[in-house]
Amino acid sequence: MKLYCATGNPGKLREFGLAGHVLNIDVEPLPGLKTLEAPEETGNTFEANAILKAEYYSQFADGPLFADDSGLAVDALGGAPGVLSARYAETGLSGHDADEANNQLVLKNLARLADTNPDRTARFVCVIALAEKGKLIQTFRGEVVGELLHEAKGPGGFGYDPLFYYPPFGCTFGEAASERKFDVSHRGNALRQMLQYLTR
Ligand code: ITT
Repeated sequence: MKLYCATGNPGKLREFGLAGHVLNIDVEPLPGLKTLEAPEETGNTFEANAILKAEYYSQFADGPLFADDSGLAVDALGGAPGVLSARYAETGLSGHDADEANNQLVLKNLARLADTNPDRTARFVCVIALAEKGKLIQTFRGEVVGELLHEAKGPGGFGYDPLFYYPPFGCTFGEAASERKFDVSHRGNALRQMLQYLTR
């Protein structure tokens, strides 16, 4: 089975590539993605943005394609950064620098609340939308719950992984091996649901 994956995020692409290897599916980056203008993520939900990306990019693919909209929802912050996870700190930066600034802003906002609401519960959410020739086929949602540390730990993963402590592992996603993270992660859960759907 060959599926195209449309993402400009190298961390996501790495995880999907690894998953393809483990689950025996051919996950291919959409050829020429970088030459296409990215659609504006105007949705208020992960579902809406995943659908918008999958419908748009699948027009340029010669087969089924999926896109993922994902992020971190922090309980004490009312679900923020949520759909704004990639651009929470609004630095205009990308890659590691943007991740770093986003992590710092989450920590700052939580520190401000420490006296009134010390809860550090957070969840990663991933919605994968599968589409073909510009038309949505189905969406799949995965979540994983953890706690945010007071400082980053671990060199691995991407985004908010170094802050995200996962109690069953006793470490952050930034400290866990990629395969282990994918076994339990929001993205792993959503992808496994999509595979179940495709092989039903
Ligand atoms: P594409 O839209 O091109 O796929 P993006 O990075 O803009 O790339 P999103 O809008 O879905 O994608 O934003 C996802 C952000 O949520 C991502 O940049 C991270 O900051 C965070 N995030 C999502 N999954 C994560 C994970 O597994 N570990 C850590 N952070 C994650």
